[in-house]
Amino acid sequence: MGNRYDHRQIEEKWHRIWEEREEKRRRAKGRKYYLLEMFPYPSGEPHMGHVKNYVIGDVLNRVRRRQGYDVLHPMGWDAFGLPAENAAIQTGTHPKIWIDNNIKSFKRAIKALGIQYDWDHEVTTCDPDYYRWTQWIFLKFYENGLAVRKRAPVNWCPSCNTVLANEQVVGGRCERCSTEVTQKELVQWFFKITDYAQRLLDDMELLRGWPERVLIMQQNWIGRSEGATVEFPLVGSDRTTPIFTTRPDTLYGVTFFILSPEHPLVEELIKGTEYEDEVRKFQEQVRKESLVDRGAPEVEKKGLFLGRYVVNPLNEEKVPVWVANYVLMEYGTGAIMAVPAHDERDFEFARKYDLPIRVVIKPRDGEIDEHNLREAYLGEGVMVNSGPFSGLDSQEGKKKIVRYLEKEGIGKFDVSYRLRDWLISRQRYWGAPIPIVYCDRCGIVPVPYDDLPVLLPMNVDFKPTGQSPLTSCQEFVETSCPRCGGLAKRETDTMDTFVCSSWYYLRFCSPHYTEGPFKEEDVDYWMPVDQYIGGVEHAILHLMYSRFFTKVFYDLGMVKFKEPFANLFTQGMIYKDGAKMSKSKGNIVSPDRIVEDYGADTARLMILFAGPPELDMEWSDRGVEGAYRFLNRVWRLVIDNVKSLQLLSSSEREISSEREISQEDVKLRRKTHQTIKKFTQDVSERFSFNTAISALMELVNDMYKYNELVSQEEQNPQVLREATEILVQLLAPIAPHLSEELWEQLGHKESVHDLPWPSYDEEIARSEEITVVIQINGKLRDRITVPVDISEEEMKKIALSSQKAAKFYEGKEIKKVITVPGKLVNIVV
Ligand code: ANZ
Ligand code: ZN
Repeated sequence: MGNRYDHRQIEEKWHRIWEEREEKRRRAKGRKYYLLEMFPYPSGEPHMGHVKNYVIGDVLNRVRRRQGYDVLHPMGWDAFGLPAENAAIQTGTHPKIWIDNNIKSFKRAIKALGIQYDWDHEVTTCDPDYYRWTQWIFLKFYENGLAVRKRAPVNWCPSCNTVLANEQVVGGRCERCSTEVTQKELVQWFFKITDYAQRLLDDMELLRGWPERVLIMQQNWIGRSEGATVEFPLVGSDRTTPIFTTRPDTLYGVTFFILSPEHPLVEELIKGTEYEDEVRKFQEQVRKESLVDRGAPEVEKKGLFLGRYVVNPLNEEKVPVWVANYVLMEYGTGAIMAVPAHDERDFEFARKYDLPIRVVIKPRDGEIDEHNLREAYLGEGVMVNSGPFSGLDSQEGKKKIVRYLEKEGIGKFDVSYRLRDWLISRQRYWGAPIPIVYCDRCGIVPVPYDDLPVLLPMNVDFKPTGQSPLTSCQEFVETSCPRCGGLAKRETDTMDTFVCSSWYYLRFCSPHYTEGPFKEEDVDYWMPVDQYIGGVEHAILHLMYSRFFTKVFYDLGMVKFKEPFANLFTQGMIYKDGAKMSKSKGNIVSPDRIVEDYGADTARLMILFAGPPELDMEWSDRGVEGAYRFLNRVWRLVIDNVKSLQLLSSSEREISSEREISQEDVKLRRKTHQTIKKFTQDVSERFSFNTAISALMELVNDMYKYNELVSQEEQNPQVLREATEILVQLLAPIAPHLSEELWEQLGHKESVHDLPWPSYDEEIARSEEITVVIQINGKLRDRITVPVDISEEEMKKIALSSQKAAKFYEGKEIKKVITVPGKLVNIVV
């Protein structure tokens, strides 16, 4: 125990000193570097996932500063939203108080871990100084036709009593409370992100510094499909109805036609007919199913015949019109041509309702039995039963049919996107009020920019009723119309918190600016973010919305760049006993306890050493022990060397060429410079913290070996000093407290964290090679080239894999392998 370092005393000491020095921290003159971790939702205490995020950020911050970059490394709080409101409902504490308390505990934990932020850039999204500008941005969107009010079916969580975005519905259930989601029609505010669908796709080519998998997720979410819209004439009317299809080559296989239950034409077709009652009942029933479910392949397909027909414009055939749950009003045109032979869902539907199935594509190298079809044939192939198009390859046929449709004026090439407009209204209290007023005379009136912020009143009953709690707050609702001065009512919905987090990275650049959401000059300097770090769970929503905002700002001339985040690093999650760490599972490991028992440096090292940071990791207590042991090993090594090293005056520190340098000295110097090289590359180019740490461990081992092999009198104090100081300097970003203490013990006055990043000498780092001979029973059979410092084990391995030597002992039993380090390997057979 006596050999252990006192982490508590050391960490407290340096927190105190750093706090005092913080004021004076110099800003480097080098290239700007905006380093950003996704700001957290401060719900309760930070968990290990947060810790991992901040520690990675902190290491990079410290390394980049020492490499001479001018770094911006801000932190703030995503503070509006449901958890605060739900906690308030449960405990009776006002969301503001709950949030403030949580921010305090986050800050305390962050400080305890020795994480450095530019606290003078802190922002909190629920502060009027912040949401004033969120509202300002809403007004800009409104002015430019990008914030619109629409009546729309929405996902509704009956337990949270609120609308959910599609993204917040997971497997048909509310992401937050797991209640089954239903559908409801409401007038809501939307941001028209669909106007930017193509640009969100096209600009992905600017995102070379993003993980491939995130780009793919975004691409799938936008879901671009190429195909055609085709007009189908309605029998008994002079109207046509358009459908969207990705397979115009299957037009001859259409055997029925389906409208979405919400399609406006349905009403017209059934009115006053014998089908009316039943169809209305069906519509009612479908309305209760969530949109996400209806789109899912495994959901049961249901439908009804409407008693009417359309004409297939290619072969003039009459086909029956149905409604079905699996056709959504939100995609394409809300109507489809059904081709059961070649579409899974249509196939299932046709089987269920006994509708005809006609094969029009057959595999290129096979047959297909139309009368015994087990499933739809989805692939490409050769067109059959397709009039003049029969015999064409389906790829070719697609183009020919589209050309024909265009020529006849009954269809055209078209593109559809899965991406939906972003529903931003929430019927909740704890969010930024939407700055809109409704006036009986003037209609929808935006609040003038000068009247912002529309303050969120503090005294409301925020129990969920399905209506925004603000509706019951008279002094909020009742206002005068900014246009005519007459009585008017305020919009009582608040904004989705994703709105607040879609522009915070811009606010960070000029957090106290009062003339606009951000100061152009500061944003010009800092943006785009050079390195963004966060969880992969934000791969779709947050990142897509932030990209969308940036493009809108670009179009409005507010920023000069099209993408906000040049490089993205997505960290893996932390699991415990195979499950994601979460409060509800009760498997949370608190960073506090580790910091308390082992120190912040151990917690940091452990997280970084646990494996590649982009991969998910399984929590292990042994990892903590191991990290702690390593730090103690470093402590003892340095402290043991301190006495002899301190005796060196500074003029003696240079390694002189005159003094005799032993083989062991050369080896240690080589290792020292190799470690600088590897550590620097691993950390600053590859984010491979675990392998960087392994390199430090090797250096420590070699230093222990040096102390063992070379007697005290023969040790070269300069070589040893160089190794020791480099070790401490490299360890500094990872274990900042211990390193700072050791640096001081080594006799330095300045902070180790203010030193320039160490450079290495390529010449010294180069591993020297020597030739070793391989003998079989004492006879020379081969020569191999190996690094000088190769271990005996390695030498053996290489010798045994020599093909040339192997020929001489093939089929014989190896009795012994004798190695003479640096000279030879003798294989005795
Ligand atoms: C005929 C057809 C034949 C289709 C065939 C597919 C295969 P993706 O690829 O996802 O874009 N569709 C179109 N609008 C729809 C809606 N509102 N609700 C449900 N389904 C809809 O899907 C496009 C295909 O999905 C379209 O191509 C259409 O079915 C269906 F062998 O048209 B297809
Ligand atoms: Zn008015």
